[in-house]
Amino acid sequence: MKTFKLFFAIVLLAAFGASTTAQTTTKAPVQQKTETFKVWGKCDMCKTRIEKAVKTEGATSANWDTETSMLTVTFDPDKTSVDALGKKLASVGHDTEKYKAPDDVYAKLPDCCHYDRAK
Ligand SMILES: [Cu+2]
Repeated sequence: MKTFKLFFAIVLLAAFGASTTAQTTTKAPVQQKTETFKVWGKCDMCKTRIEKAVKTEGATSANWDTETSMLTVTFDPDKTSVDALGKKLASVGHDTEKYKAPDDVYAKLPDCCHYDRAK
Protein backbone atom coordinates (compact mmCIF):
# COMPACT_ATOMS: atom_id res chain seq x y z
CA MET A 1 0.00 0.00 0.00
CA LYS A 2 2.88 2.29 0.83
CA THR A 3 4.39 1.81 -2.60
CA PHE A 4 1.06 2.46 -4.18
CA LYS A 5 0.74 5.80 -2.34
CA LEU A 6 4.20 6.78 -3.40
CA PHE A 7 3.42 5.84 -6.97
CA PHE A 8 0.22 7.87 -6.83
CA ALA A 9 2.09 10.90 -5.50
CA ILE A 10 4.59 10.67 -8.34
CA VAL A 11 1.80 10.46 -10.91
CA LEU A 12 0.13 13.52 -9.37
CA LEU A 13 3.39 15.46 -9.37
CA ALA A 14 4.07 14.50 -12.96
CA ALA A 15 0.58 15.53 -14.04
CA PHE A 16 0.88 18.82 -12.19
CA GLY A 17 4.31 19.44 -13.68
CA ALA A 18 3.04 18.72 -17.18
CA SER A 19 0.04 21.01 -16.83
CA THR A 20 2.13 23.94 -15.58
CA THR A 21 4.56 23.47 -18.45
CA ALA A 22 1.65 23.44 -20.89
CA GLN A 23 0.32 26.64 -19.38
CA THR A 24 3.61 28.49 -19.61
CA THR A 25 4.12 27.45 -23.24
CA THR A 26 0.65 28.63 -24.27
CA LYS A 27 1.06 31.92 -22.40
CA ALA A 28 4.51 32.74 -23.77
CA PRO A 29 4.40 34.83 -26.95
CA VAL A 30 5.39 32.86 -30.01
CA GLN A 31 8.88 33.89 -31.04
CA GLN A 32 8.68 34.20 -34.80
CA LYS A 33 11.80 34.06 -36.88
CA THR A 34 12.30 35.63 -40.29
CA GLU A 35 14.87 34.27 -42.72
CA THR A 36 15.76 35.09 -46.31
CA PHE A 37 17.38 32.54 -48.58
CA LYS A 38 17.67 31.75 -52.25
CA VAL A 39 15.21 29.40 -53.91
CA TRP A 40 15.67 28.65 -57.59
CA GLY A 41 12.60 29.40 -59.64
CA LYS A 42 11.44 31.43 -62.59
CA CYS A 43 7.87 32.62 -62.95
CA ASP A 44 4.70 33.51 -61.07
CA MET A 45 3.68 29.87 -60.98
CA CYS A 46 6.93 29.12 -59.18
CA LYS A 47 6.16 31.93 -56.76
CA THR A 48 2.78 30.41 -55.93
CA ARG A 49 4.26 26.91 -55.59
CA ILE A 50 7.17 28.07 -53.43
CA GLU A 51 5.02 30.15 -51.09
CA LYS A 52 2.41 27.41 -50.76
CA ALA A 53 5.05 24.76 -50.07
CA VAL A 54 6.65 26.63 -47.16
CA LYS A 55 3.25 27.50 -45.71
CA THR A 56 2.18 23.86 -45.67
CA GLU A 57 5.48 23.19 -43.89
CA GLY A 58 4.60 25.62 -41.09
CA ALA A 59 5.67 29.07 -42.32
CA THR A 60 3.30 31.82 -41.20
CA SER A 61 4.18 34.14 -44.05
CA ALA A 62 6.22 33.82 -47.20
CA ASN A 63 7.23 36.08 -50.06
CA TRP A 64 9.31 34.91 -52.99
CA ASP A 65 10.78 37.61 -55.18
CA THR A 66 10.50 36.70 -58.88
CA GLU A 67 13.37 39.09 -59.76
CA THR A 68 15.96 38.06 -57.18
CA SER A 69 14.78 34.48 -56.42
CA MET A 70 15.04 35.31 -52.73
CA LEU A 71 12.45 33.86 -50.38
CA THR A 72 11.64 35.76 -47.20
CA VAL A 73 9.87 33.50 -44.80
CA THR A 74 8.53 33.92 -41.28
CA PHE A 75 8.00 30.91 -39.04
CA ASP A 76 7.90 29.62 -35.48
CA PRO A 77 11.30 27.95 -34.87
CA ASP A 78 9.60 25.41 -32.57
CA LYS A 79 7.51 24.16 -35.45
CA THR A 80 9.78 24.29 -38.47
CA SER A 81 13.25 25.31 -39.64
CA VAL A 82 15.09 26.62 -42.69
CA ASP A 83 16.28 23.04 -43.15
CA ALA A 84 12.77 21.57 -43.15
CA LEU A 85 11.54 24.33 -45.46
CA GLY A 86 14.44 23.72 -47.86
CA LYS A 87 13.70 19.99 -47.97
CA LYS A 88 10.05 20.70 -48.65
CA LEU A 89 10.94 23.10 -51.50
CA ALA A 90 13.23 20.51 -53.05
CA SER A 91 10.42 17.94 -52.84
CA VAL A 92 8.15 20.16 -54.96
CA GLY A 93 10.86 20.84 -57.55
CA HIS A 94 12.75 23.90 -56.32
CA ASP A 95 16.46 23.84 -55.57
CA THR A 96 17.90 25.67 -52.57
CA GLU A 97 21.56 26.16 -51.65
CA LYS A 98 21.43 23.05 -49.48
CA TYR A 99 18.80 20.79 -51.00
CA LYS A 100 18.44 19.90 -54.66
CA ALA A 101 15.14 18.84 -56.16
CA PRO A 102 15.03 15.27 -57.53
CA ASP A 103 15.57 15.31 -61.32
CA ASP A 104 12.23 13.63 -62.05
CA VAL A 105 10.31 16.16 -59.95
CA TYR A 106 12.11 19.03 -61.68
CA ALA A 107 11.37 17.45 -65.10
CA LYS A 108 7.64 17.33 -64.32
CA LEU A 109 7.41 21.07 -63.65
CA PRO A 110 5.57 23.08 -66.33
CA ASP A 111 7.87 24.38 -69.10
CA CYS A 112 7.67 27.97 -67.88
CA CYS A 113 9.06 26.83 -64.53
CA HIS A 114 12.23 25.22 -65.85
CA TYR A 115 14.71 27.54 -64.21
CA ASP A 116 18.43 27.16 -64.87
CA ARG A 117 19.71 24.77 -62.26
CA ALA A 118 22.81 25.38 -60.22
CA LYS A 119 25.54 23.07 -61.41
CU1 LIG B 1 7.25 28.71 -62.70
